[in-house]
Amino acid sequence: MKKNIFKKSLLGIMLPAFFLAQISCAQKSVKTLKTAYKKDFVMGVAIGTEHILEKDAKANEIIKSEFNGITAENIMKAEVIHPQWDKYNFDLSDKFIELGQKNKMYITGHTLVWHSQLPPFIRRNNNKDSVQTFMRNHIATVAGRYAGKIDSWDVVNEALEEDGTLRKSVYLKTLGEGYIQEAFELAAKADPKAALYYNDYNIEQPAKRKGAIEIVKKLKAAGVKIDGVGIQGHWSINTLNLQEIEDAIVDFSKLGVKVAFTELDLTVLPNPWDMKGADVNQSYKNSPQMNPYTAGMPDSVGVVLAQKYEDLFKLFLKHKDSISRITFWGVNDGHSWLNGFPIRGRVNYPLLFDRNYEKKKAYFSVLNLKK
Ligand code: 9MR
Repeated sequence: MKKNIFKKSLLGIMLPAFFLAQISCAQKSVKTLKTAYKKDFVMGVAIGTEHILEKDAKANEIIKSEFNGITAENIMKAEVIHPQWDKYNFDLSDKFIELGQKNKMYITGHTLVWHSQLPPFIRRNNNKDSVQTFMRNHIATVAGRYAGKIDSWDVVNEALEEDGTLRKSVYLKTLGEGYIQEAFELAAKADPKAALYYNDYNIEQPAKRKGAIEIVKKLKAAGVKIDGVGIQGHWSINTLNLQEIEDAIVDFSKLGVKVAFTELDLTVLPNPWDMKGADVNQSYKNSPQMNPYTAGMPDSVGVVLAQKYEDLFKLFLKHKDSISRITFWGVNDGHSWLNGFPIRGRVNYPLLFDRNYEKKKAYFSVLNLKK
């Protein structure tokens, strides 16, 4: 009798434990973006303040289960992190790093040297010494603080014009073209372990790509550390050009650097500059024609978006040995900057998760490439 009770209670413990183990095994083996692409490249996501502060449970869940890389969308930009000569705001960036470390993620710092989002005291400064001092202090302090904790830095961001010449930024105007080399040297000194990237949009396009190739070649020739080129990847389902992207991957990797796709999204809305014959200034205004899907994305558009993402990831997989990371620029459609640019107040659908954090058809087209 005693034996039976013992057996029963043992069963009572063992059975639920067995089922729990099964469930947790099943949970572990659920395929997500990061597990599916684990052997290929880092799957990253750009996150905002609300995500860093872990305010949104659904977003947290997606960030942690789907991605193994994070980039700070805005909080490490100079205007935010270094608002006055001797004042730095590290509260959010410290939390951003902690979040990445806690979840064993690949952490990207964005960005050390950029003409945009500069603090007001430097934005229109034309004094060489001031700009140089700012750049030196900024890189030494920010990259120095996170030395050994950041996996990669976007050291210089968007230094090129569309024709491949250097952008006439405050840095170029005051310091001359040598500022790029100095920025990379300073970053390498401040954080010798971080991978150092040049990051820009449209550098898959031939003229601008030539400019980026020049930057890499000059740094390499001078013996300066550069580990990769970040192609931002703000593209459109209407104009996505796979051939140019493939050519850029091949060209950059021939230089002995890695390629990352650092800010991937695909707009599904018309862009003013695509509207041939339309008055561009007029079409920057919001209108039903420029904001056609306020009631939801039609299935027909969702199918095209899914196909374009599938085509892109097939290409990425083909060149996986040259690619270090793919980062989506935002967690879900509601969070995307493309709802506000280039026309404010539109409803766009450029990512893999919808406004309710549901997986879109495009999500599965990316996931299912990995059997
Ligand atoms: O997505 C970012 C948006 O929230 C900001 O308002 C904007 C200005 O700081 O920057 C956006 O991110 C940009 C990135 O930092 C650099 N490449 C282009 C991105 C889209 O504009």
